[in-house]
Amino acid sequence: MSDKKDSLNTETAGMGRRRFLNSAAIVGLTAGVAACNDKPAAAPAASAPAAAPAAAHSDAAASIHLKPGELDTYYGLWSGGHNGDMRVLGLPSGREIHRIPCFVPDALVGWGITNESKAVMGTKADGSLRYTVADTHHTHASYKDGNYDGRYAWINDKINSRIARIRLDYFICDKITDLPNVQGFHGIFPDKADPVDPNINYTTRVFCGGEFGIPLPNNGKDANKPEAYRSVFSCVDAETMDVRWQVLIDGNCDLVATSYDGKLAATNQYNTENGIHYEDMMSAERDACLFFNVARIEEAVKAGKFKTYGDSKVPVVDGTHEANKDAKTALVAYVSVPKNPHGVNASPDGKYFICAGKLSPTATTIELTKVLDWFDGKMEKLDDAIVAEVEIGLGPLHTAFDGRGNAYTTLFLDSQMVKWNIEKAIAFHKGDKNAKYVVDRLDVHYQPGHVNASQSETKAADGKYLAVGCKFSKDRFLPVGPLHPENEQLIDISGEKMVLLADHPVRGEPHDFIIFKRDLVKPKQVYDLDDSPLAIKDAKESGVFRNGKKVTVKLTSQAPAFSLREFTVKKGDEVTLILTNLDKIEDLTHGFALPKYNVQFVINPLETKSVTFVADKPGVFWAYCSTFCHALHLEMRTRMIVEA
Ligand code: CUK
Ligand code: CUA
Ligand code: CA
Repeated sequence: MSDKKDSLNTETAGMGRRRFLNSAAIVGLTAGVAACNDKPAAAPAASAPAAAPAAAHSDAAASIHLKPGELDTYYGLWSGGHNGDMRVLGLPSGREIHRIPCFVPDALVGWGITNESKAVMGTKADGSLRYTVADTHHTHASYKDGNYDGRYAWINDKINSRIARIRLDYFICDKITDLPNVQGFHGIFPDKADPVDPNINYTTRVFCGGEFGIPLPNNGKDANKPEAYRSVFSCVDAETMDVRWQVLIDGNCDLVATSYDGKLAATNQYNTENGIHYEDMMSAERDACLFFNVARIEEAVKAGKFKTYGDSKVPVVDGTHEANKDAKTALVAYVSVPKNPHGVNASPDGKYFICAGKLSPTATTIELTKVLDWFDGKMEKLDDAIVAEVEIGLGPLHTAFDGRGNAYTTLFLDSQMVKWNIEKAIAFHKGDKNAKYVVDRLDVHYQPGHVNASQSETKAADGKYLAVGCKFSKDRFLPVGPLHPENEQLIDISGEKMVLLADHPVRGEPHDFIIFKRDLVKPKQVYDLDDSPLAIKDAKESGVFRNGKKVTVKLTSQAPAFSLREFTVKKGDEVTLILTNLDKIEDLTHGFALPKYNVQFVINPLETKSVTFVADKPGVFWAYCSTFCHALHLEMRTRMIVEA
């Protein structure tokens, strides 16, 4: 197989190393894994394609080099990995335009410094942040009519099981919710419609997969009882961000997908075994993709058929095998898929979910109407919902779509993208051994994980660009010491063959992202004074207001001056400083930096922010504008005098 594949490569550089790494990785991964020893030799290869024509390559490449002043045609929302933020890219150029801090402090905007951001992030009793680390993986945006509607995006924090919401009018994080009963919160997916009310054709729920089993409640009592370790699937209200309900399952959750009709949500599961160690987690030949019947779960919650655990008040319904044997009342369906699957992705035609095999060289295609038939008692064997389970290559992880019936799956071990046709795979699975479902293969550099195409997970999938998150960059960039960047590659998928367009280095470790047309969001560029109840609407309201040891300093900014030339407080005062930027011109941002007090934040046009600190150091402190705003920017200062 590998020889056959090599003959398909359009690039040969680095092949020796790739082959070496693959065989080493396969040996590691397949020790005792029968499924992986089955070489995917039966997979029909594409009829030997010639190398991509040089002309096509250069045309496509030209389209990603925007001239100065030209704007991109797509936005990309990218997980910021361990930086705990969301990256905003312009595509196809790949330029990073913005970073939206969520879970981790950010020194530019003062995230984790201002009172407003601390209220979103959550603080301990002493006012310090609860957490300053994060690990974001999955990001998705709200839907209407099967396409993004530009209201919200969400992003997970795997370490501390938090979900953050981003407002796409201001591109800021406005809410963070902790998921109770969960460790290792991984996949996210918003619903796309309500399962019952046909008028609700937009996102009102966000589903969250809990990856690690923990004893429930996790109070230190059952640490050595493997059978007590459980995972739950959570539903978060898209507006209030409250956790609406959870489902207790056998095995674990990993990634999440939702159907276009709102009836089904799914999670792939690699630990059906409920194992504690990795050998246990790969002991079974097959795991599962779980389908949640959203309407039935909500009926069960309404009917009071739930439990709660520990301090959490969130209703938890029973989604275990034992309680869900009867299809007509089942809340959850367990569809069997090969060993330790990874991503689950919904095809843009609304028909299928595709579960990638990871330790199996296959992708499993599950037809949604058949899953619903099983719930309705119209189809007896649930596994008949599997309409294709075809071999595509080694280490399949995530799948994207072009809206023309093709799927693009990352092959981690093969360091390749494989383009395959879903209907042909179904035909092959049915017995048509001449159905050539593999359309193309392209080497990527190296070990790809996530993949997404422009508009991929919407009804408006347009099949133009594909971005691939490669976990290893090795030799693709100038060396910078032992910690390598990752390599995000952009691929043109508008033609039959994939064409590699660009490499982009990225700081670890982004995982997931979405790409959508730029006109789907309409960001505001100036705040409204009424956005903050603290806004100081007139510079004349500025001043120092004392209430015992609590002092409020009200300040406004208008280039090139703050409204107070100086303000005086006493040592030991608890100072709350409120600053409104009264400049209303787009892009006229000021900053407020206060030496020795660990205060720095920016204020955008008509924005208000506040900070609270104890004036514990007497002296003179020059607070200065930290964002270049005016010819007299350096002169834009105020003096804080702290009397001994
Ligand atoms: S997981 Cu990272 S490559 Cu968190 Cu979506 Cu698959
Ligand atoms: Cu205001 Cu610089
Ligand atoms: Ca397993």
